[in-house]
This record gives sequence, structure tokens and C-alpha cells, in this order.
Amino acid sequence: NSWNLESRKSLLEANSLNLMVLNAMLKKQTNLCVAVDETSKEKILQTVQSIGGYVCAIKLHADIIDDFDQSFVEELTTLSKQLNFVIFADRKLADTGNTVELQLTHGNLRIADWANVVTVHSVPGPSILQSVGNIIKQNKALKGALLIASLSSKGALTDVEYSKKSLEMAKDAKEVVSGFICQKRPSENPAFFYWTPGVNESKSTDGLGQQWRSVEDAIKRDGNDIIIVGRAITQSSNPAETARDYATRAFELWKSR
Ligand code: UP6
Repeated sequence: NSWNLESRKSLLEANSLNLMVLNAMLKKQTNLCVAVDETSKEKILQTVQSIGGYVCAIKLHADIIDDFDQSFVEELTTLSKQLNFVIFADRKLADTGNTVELQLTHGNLRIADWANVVTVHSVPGPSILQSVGNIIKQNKALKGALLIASLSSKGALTDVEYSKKSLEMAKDAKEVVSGFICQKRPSENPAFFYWTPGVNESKSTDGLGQQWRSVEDAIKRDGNDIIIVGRAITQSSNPAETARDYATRAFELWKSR
């Protein structure tokens, strides 16, 4: 069975981002990625310090940080090395190739300089992956991309056909695409990691279109590898304890699947 970790390991390790992710996952026994959607660098760094030991990745929306600057990038990078997690920029790129290359390398954010992985929409077609690949080749922090096969929001246009087409795009760009952002795992290929947002053990919606389900449904029923959890952890009364609980639960379910 190619989903067995022993046989899957060598497939995953062929991709340099997945090698980093898998290393953190197995060393720390966690398949939890926390979405730290805070708007000040101090709050983000404080949260990362407290939960960083329980995650394989920290996901950020850099464009919502009021005081984003180079010192933030340096401190975050130091923490990622100390605590062994991957830095994930959820930029959801969705433009023509040349623009995407500029968005990754210019502006205030210069995402490719500090993020190890970035999200990419499949809506522009294969050229977007070629452009992201051009930047990955430049030996910056950026090592891989996650293609968005489906979204968690209510009424999302990413139906089964869309997910299938995203999968086709990834097949021709294996050195660029490390995995997918999805609700249900869209593929039976164990060489990819399947990351899923929309996870919350205590609420099913935020009143703004988000759709949450349990850790168990995300991993067992829907076949995903890595859960992306935001407010259920960051807005809980004890984020470190909550992160540890989600990580323990998710990792057990993943191992036993
Ligand atoms: N995200 C989703 N759904 C998607 C793709 N991305 O929620 O289909 C992102 C959001 C947020 C995080 O942008 O950063 O995952 C989920 O956080 P939450 O658990 O607080 O809703």
C-alpha cells in the first residue's frame, strides 16, 4: 500500500519542501499547521513562540500585517529554525505569469525571500506554475507551491471538475507543486501532501462563509494529511494547550488511517 508511511516517505522526500515538512512532522509528531491571522508582528511572534513547538508549519497572510518589515522576517525565520517549522505564505496567487513573478519577488513583502511555501490558484492555467517554478529555481527560501484544488467557503466555485483540472496541472509541474489545498483529497497520488483548512472542533461557521468540520472528518473521512487551524487555536483561551491537543489528535488519526 503506497499510502503506508514507509513507502510514501521516499516519494515525498523527492520534493524539497515536502522533505522539510515531513522532517518536522515526524520529529515533532505533528501534522498541524496553524493559521496565525493576526495583524501586528508582535502578536504574531508571540503566538508563534507559544505554539511553534506543536506545529509543522505556520501559515501567514503577510498582507494583513500592519507593521510588516525586515526585522519581522528575521525573527520569524529564527523561530522557524529553533522550533523546526515551515513558513507558509498564503498569498493565493492568481494572475498572469509575469505579474506572479513580480508579486513573489518585489513590493514590501518579497515573499520568495522568506516563505518556504506559497499557495497558488489554478484558475489562470499552467503558466502560473511555470512562473512560480522560475522563482523556486532561484535558490531563495521558497521551495514549493500548494495548488488550491478547492476552497472551504460556502458556495465556492471549485467543484469536482475544477479540482480534477487542478490535479492535471500539477502532474505536469511536479517540481513546483508539493501538494494541494483541498477539502476532500482530490487525488490518489501519495507523493503530494494534502493540506486542509476549515477545521474547528467547536464551531461550524463564522457567519462570514467559512465552513468548519472536525479534525476527524478532515483526516479520516476527507483523506487529508495536514490540518490548517486558525481561530480555533489562536482565539482560544490557551493557544499553546489547544494547539497541543489538536496536534495530538490529528497525528493519531493520520498515523492510524
Ligand atoms: N483558508 C481557508 N479556506 C480555504 C483556503 N484558505 O480558510 O479554502 C485560510 C484562511 C485562513 C485559514 O484564509 O487563513 O485558512 C483558516 O482559518 P480559520 O480556521 O480561522 O477559519
